[in-house]
Amino acid sequence: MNWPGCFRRGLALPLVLWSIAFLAGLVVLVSGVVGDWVSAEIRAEKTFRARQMALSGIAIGLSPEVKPGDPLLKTGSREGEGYEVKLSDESGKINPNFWITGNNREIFVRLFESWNVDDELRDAAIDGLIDWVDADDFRSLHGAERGEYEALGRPGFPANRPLLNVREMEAVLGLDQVLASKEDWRKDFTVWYNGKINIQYASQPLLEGLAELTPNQCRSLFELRAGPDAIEGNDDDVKFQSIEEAAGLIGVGGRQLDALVAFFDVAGSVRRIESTGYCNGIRHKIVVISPENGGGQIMNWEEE
Ligand SMILES: [Ca+2]
Ligand SMILES: [Ca+2]
Repeated sequence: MNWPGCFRRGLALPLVLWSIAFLAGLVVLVSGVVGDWVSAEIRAEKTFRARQMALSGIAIGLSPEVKPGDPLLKTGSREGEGYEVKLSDESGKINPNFWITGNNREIFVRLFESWNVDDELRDAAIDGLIDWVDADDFRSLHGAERGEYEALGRPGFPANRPLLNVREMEAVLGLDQVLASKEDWRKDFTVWYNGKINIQYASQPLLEGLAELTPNQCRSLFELRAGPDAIEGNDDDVKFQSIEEAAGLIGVGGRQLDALVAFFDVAGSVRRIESTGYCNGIRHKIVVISPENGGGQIMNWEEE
């Protein structure tokens, strides 16, 4: 009889098997953790490189000599790395601060009507914007001042000063509802250019919505603006000397011309540089606003 030895032998095998299973599990666990570390490191490295690329694009875009269509605005794909820069102009947009402080409701009435906003919502949006921007606490007929914001649990509002950025428009009571109904509403607004909309850069929705231009008239205008190379914003573009000249060239008169004169101009330029850097599937975008011919001066910098 050798019970203890037999017992030990009987126990040894399961122990060994269990140990093997344990070690195998440990290896899987550790390699998983190490794998996560490594992929986090690789991702951080790619993000860093993508941002470096975007920064290079911004440096190119800030140069006043570089215009839309310049091959420098895009790099080839070296090991999946590069940047793409889009240049556009803020002067072709609506600055709400400019129009509200100039006491001009009409531009907003026309814009919101072109968005099919009903009268009640439209008036609440415009008055809300007036109350947000004006320094006093007197509520406009359909607007909102301290009491209305406090009732909604938002003490300390409205700001009672001009908007600091376009995003802030979503915080304005009344206007918030109108904007919520319009996808992409941001692209036709700016706070960086102070003046009437530059017809040289205005979008089709603004030309149609504010001055009732037809799609054909818009097309003629865009062809002139772009010049022979069909790219807007560079040296071969037709530069209009006056709104009347632009209107004459595209066959616009009467009510349409009156509206063009009221809301549009031929002056102004504030460059918008959107640079997207990429590295093996990771992208990083930087948007910079710079006065035209401002020698690389920067008015605003945003990253996403
Ligand atoms: Ca106010
Ligand atoms: Ca051109």
